[in-house]
Amino acid sequence: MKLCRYLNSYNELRLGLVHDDETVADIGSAEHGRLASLLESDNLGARLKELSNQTLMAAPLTSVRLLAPIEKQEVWAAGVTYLRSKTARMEESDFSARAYDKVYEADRPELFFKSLPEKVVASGEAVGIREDAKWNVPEPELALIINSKGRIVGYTVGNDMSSRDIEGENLLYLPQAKVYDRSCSLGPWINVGATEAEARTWMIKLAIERGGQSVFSGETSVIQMKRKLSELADWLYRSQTFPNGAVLLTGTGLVPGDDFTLQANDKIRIEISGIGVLENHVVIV
Ligand code: DO4
Ligand code: MG
Repeated sequence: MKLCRYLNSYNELRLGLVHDDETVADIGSAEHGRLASLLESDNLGARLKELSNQTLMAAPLTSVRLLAPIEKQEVWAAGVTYLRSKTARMEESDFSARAYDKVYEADRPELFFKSLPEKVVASGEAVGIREDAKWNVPEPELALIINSKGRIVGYTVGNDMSSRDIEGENLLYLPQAKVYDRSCSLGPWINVGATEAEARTWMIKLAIERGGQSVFSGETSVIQMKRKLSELADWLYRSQTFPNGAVLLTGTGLVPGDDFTLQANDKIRIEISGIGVLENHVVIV
């Protein structure tokens, strides 16, 4: 099932279930933390079915505005969970290269704070590249929707926008390479009901267009990730409570070649086979 947050034609904040990627069936208001409380349901799939039986209205997806599928959750991110991320980062840095090697092998994963919920951008909105960075890339990532009890209750598509020159200059600059305006995008909706085993079979595709021409395309699969999804969620919740739940980006397995950097107006398309497509254009912030 695909659960979305959207604005209807009266500009009301609603929750909906997306059918065939074409229509959205309204399942009630999204005001007052309703998404978070739904995500706490012991059997979310059954609860959504119940709500869908009471649906009164359905609208074409093209007639509504999808919002990022997040309410009050902090967004965190895991890093160096795929071999490709480790090698690209070792190449871009000099004295800190060994840190990536060590964290790839270690029990404890790299986890970092990525975004406040209100700063997350939705599909269709602009993502940013920093005006003081010269080498910028999107990072297409599977994002876990985790409830307050630490249970993975859904999945969405994420983009962990990153400045490679800033991170490469000094690993201590990581927060500046990763956290700035419009650096995190999530959407288009939440896949509810898939198991971890299913999620691991999904393909992740990245396509970047400039002036109508393809300038990068690549694909990988979640199966290439070194760690279990539940392992990452478990580490995030150690000695830390998330009363509103959390969203956890699980790391990138796709990094364009070293000669590639994003430019303003580039169009980024990230598709995860079990979820859908997250699309953003680039602005300088
Ligand atoms: O180590 C820095 C960040 C890694 C990351 O964001 C990733 O592997 O996706
Ligand atoms: Mg990343």
